[in-house]
Amino acid sequence: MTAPLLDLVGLGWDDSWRELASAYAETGEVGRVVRVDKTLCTVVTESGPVRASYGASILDAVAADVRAAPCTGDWCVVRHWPDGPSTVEAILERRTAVVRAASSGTSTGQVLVANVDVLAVVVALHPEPNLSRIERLVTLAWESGARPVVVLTKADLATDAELLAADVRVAAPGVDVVVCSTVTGEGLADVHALVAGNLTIGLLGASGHGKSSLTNALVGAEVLTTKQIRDDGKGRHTSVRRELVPLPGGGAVIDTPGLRGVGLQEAAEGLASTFPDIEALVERCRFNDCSHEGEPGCAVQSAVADGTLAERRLDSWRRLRREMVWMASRTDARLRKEQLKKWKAITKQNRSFRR
Ligand SMILES: Nc1nc2c(ncn2[C@@H]2O[C@H](COP(=O)(O)OP(=O)(O)O)[C@@H](O)[C@H]2O)c(=O)[nH]1
Ligand SMILES: [Mg+2]
Ligand SMILES: [Zn+2]
Repeated sequence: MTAPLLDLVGLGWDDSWRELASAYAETGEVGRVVRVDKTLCTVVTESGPVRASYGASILDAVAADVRAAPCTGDWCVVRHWPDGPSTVEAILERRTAVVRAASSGTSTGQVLVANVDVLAVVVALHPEPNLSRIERLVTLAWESGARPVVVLTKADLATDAELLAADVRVAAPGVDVVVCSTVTGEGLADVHALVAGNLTIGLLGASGHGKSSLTNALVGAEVLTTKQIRDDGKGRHTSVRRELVPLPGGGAVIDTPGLRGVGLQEAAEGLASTFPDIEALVERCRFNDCSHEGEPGCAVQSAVADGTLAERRLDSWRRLRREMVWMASRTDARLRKEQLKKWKAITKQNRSFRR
């Protein structure tokens, strides 16, 4: 037997994946999706990278639910056909998923990346980070099922990096905050430690905050192009694919451009995890339906009054909650419409039967 060409263990392959895959032993070979171009997936298998299109069962599943489409980070089963082509026949059940909220015309969100173990919210220390933005991204990160962390980049440009990091720690309780710079190399070992044990880290954040630079620093080579910053401090928009990049010492990184636009859908748990302080206060309000706008016995307002809760943080929590409720109502309306369509079809059928 020859040694495998590629080390799937370094990409995160383990006993529980093996167990899940055992059901497909006859179907084909396992591999990890490293990128997707429309409906063509690049899958790294033990015998090398292959390009695979959707197999029949994937096509069927996708027709019923777009979340069944293979995405970067998925572990899958690939079948090699005698006449050349390869197809993805099955996707192993995902451990984590970053889902883009449903857009108009669809009833379910779309999975953007799968099986990320650690989801890093990447934010530059210069210009000064926006804490409400961080709270929003951390909420999304919690919701994915992955372990959220905050990676503060460009420490070399900030004069008070540690002070800023302290503010971020308050905005993201229970979340590790790492300070780094790809220019000085400060903190890069801490970032690298996040993937110890062949874990996959996803990078979440707006463009220009140093995600590609960080990926290159972790890989130790220029695998991704970084962009020049404009004079106003904003990064120029460059569209790059979500691609899984294996790291030399094991583990992988997925640079995820475009994820900042991800909406909050059914993010109640993520919100509770990001704002445990506020959720605890809410429990102590006198009225169950307290709106925290000035009712008597409001624990939230009294925490703002005595300075234990920042007004900004309360605003951020309110805004994210409103957005969530709005997203939920939109989805419900869409489901109702679909239900109605189904019933109309059925009643029409019944009527024609009776004739
Ligand atoms: N001074 C400094 N500049 C950085 C650092 N990391 C990235 N940059 C610069 O910030 C800009 C945007 O970085 P890039 O990695 O392309 O950001 P992305 O859009 O998040 O992928 C580039 O000009 C980088 O050279 C850092 O740690 N320190
Ligand atoms: Mg980039
Ligand atoms: Zn209240």
